[in-house]
Amino acid sequence: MASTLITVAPTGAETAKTDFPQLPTTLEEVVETAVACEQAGAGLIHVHVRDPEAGHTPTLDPTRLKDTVQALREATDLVIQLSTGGSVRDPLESRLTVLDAEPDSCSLTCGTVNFGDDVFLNPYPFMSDLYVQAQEREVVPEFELFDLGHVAALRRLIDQHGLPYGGQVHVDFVTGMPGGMPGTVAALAAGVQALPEEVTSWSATGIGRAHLPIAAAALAMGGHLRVGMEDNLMYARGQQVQHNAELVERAAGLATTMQRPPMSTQGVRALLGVKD
Ligand code: KMH
Ligand code: ZN
Repeated sequence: MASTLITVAPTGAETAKTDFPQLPTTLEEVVETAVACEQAGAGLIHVHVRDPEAGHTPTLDPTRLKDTVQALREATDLVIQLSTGGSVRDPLESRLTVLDAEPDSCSLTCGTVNFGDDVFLNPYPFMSDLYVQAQEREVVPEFELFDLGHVAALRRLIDQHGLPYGGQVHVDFVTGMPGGMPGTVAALAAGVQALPEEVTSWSATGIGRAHLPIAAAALAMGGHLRVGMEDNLMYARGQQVQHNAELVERAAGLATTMQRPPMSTQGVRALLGVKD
């Protein structure tokens, strides 16, 4: 039976701890979340690190990144993906140094996109440098597609540099971000249809109220899932998410109902071509 990769994105860079105290931001909270989400069916964790000594704001501090990767490796078998997107305020040079923490995987957003009132900057030379450095360091990129035009940039990266490390090409559609592709089935279907033939797997996430409908659509279309507080803080109307594991559990239930139960961490490693 086919199975489903469930990615959890537990923290992100946008929500303030003061606004949402249940957001995991300390190392202990991130590890506790990871363990619970793995038990609930997650196979991969997409990590943004925060600095508890600086008001739990996003950080790309190399030591904190390394410590987080190490702690997650010790406590779980999850595939560990570090965000290279960081926050909209992080300089491009610092975002490249994320690879020094030696994650299994890194995100690689395939283009600049309006991001609410901000701009999430991803010029082609930056993407290209990140692509090549990930190849050299044997880190598997996950291509984040916020817009249809990002598919063309992915095509260009593959044409220019060949396949990523591991030989697989996994993309994640991030839908529903104000400024990016809407969180609709029509937009997701257009994105899937446009994918280069080299793409071996795809997942999707919906920001905010698109979270659940996009998960259902992705499953129906044969895709994989990403859930978590980075993308969605509401479990249902008027009901905040209290723990990331609630979202993973719901995704796992949905996937199981669709006859595509959660993929094992070993299965995820094979799917993505992650280094053993
Ligand atoms: N926080 C956003 C600016 C990624 O992780 O690569 C970028 C983001 C994408 O979340
Ligand atoms: Zn992210």
